[in-house]
Amino acid sequence: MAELVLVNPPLTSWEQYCYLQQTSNNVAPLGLMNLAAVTRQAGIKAANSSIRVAIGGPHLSAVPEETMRRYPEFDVGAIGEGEVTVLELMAAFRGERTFESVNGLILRGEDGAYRTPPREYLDSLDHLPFQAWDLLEEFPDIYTPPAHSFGRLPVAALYTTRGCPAQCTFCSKNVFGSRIRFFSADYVLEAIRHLIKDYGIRELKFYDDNMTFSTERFYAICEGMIQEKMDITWTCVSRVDLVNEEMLEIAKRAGCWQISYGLEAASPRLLKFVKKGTNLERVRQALLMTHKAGIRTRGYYMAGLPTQTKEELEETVQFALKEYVDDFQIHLFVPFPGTPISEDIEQYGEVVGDWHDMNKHKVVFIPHGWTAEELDMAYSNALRRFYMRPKTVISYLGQIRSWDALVKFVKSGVTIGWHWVFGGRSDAKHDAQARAKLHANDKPEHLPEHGSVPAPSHNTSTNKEART
Ligand code: B12
Ligand code: SF4
Repeated sequence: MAELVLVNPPLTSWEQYCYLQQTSNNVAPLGLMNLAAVTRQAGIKAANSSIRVAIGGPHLSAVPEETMRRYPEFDVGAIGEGEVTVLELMAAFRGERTFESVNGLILRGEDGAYRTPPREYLDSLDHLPFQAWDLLEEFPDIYTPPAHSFGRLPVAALYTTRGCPAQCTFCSKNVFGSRIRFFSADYVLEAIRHLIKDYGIRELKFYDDNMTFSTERFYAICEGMIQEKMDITWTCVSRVDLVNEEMLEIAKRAGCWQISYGLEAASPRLLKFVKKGTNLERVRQALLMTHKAGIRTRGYYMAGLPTQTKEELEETVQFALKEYVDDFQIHLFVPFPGTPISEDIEQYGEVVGDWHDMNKHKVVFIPHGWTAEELDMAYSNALRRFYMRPKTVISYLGQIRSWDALVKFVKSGVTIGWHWVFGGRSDAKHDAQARAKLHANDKPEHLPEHGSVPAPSHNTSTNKEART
């Protein structure tokens, strides 16, 4: 019997993406695979028959007490980075040490939940084993991004840094914190070789917050890929103030075809308000430089930021429409628990949704000066104006390299078009159905009362179990 079962929570693609579900991004659960890798390396084997449920991740790390209060199913929570915590936690479950002696936990006591001292950040990331890809039964086949987000298949996701020193007030950094730590270029190159050799991976998505943070290390990674003539194409995420012409040129030669930038809004006032630390001039320069290097740009924006006016949202959409970005992603602003902006959010408007609504496609915050309907409409309009342009459709079609991608692309178009024509009238019903289906499987009969482990066969895009 397995001692540890790692469960990727069964969230339906509707709950994550609402009517954009056909564009869903099915990415392997990197954090859980890190935990599977370290526990396997530590040789955790002894069986323990009474099932206990531990939770971790960004949300629990942001609001541990409230999460434990709302969900009595969880016995213990792991706050912050998990690789050391999980090993020590398993030792505590086996009775080899006390739970109180494990840093980074939230435990249940007679007077409610209480925390142990904070978990220290890992200093040397290179000591981590590679993610336990082999425990994902259908990897890499089922892990595919939306049709317009990959050049080739199979795809794998990786990250090469942890933490981000920028101060954006809407951002949740409760797991990895504000100090950036790096995997060395050698480690990253070896991880890529492993994915190519053992899984035939041909495309990578680097999900670091800012992969280009250390110029020297970035050059070393790109040069390694070029020198070894790795057959790999890739995309990454960065900030507009962390790229230059030389970096972009070498990235292109190493196989990079798209860089996503968090642009947030095209209003200098709002950029300052959210402490983005960039300005429009720099945004323009970075986008032009990236184009010049032959790399596509994707801009992430938000609609409904606190203090954002209707004119300012319109300015943002106009900015994106004026040739500046090849791909545009706009989401509704969400005051995620634990973010600096969430602390005094009430002074800027009304919070109308709860945690399960926080998927960035539903209105959960209405800034002063807006109604929920106006915001929803402005968000849908922004999407429609960008995605319905012949220029956008042609450029997406130009990227499609396989039948699978074409089918996915057509399905996305049909679903989104349907929603736009019929105005999302069925959203509430769809939500209720998705949740009912989800919770029907919550408590399989064979589990003891205190433990609730979602059934593995649940209808979700990413629900997988990894057993060590
Ligand atoms: C890649 C990514 C995605 C991918 C895929 C995620 C996946 N399958 O793993 C996609 C694009 C699908 C995605 C979607 C969304 N994402 Co996202 N995503 C990320 C990103 C950039 C990296 C996640 C990652 O792989 N990290 C690396 C691994 C190693 O870290 P980790 O998962 O946190 O796991 C560590 C610890 O948390 C801990 N741990 C985790 N679980 C457990 C369990 C136990 C028992 C223990 C002991 C420890 C433990 O140990 C792990 C190793 O240290 C993060 C930002 C970031 N820097 O983390 C945002 C982030 C997690 N996403 C976020 C959000 C908001 C979303 C969406 C809601 C947005 C949307 N609608 O599009 C959805 C929700 C998806 C969902 N299923 O819940 C927020 C979460 C905010 C919050 N407070 O909850 C983040 C933090 C971004 C941000 N800064 O705001 N995301
Ligand atoms: S939004 Fe991006 S740049 Fe800003 S703090 Fe978060 S990860 Fe860093």
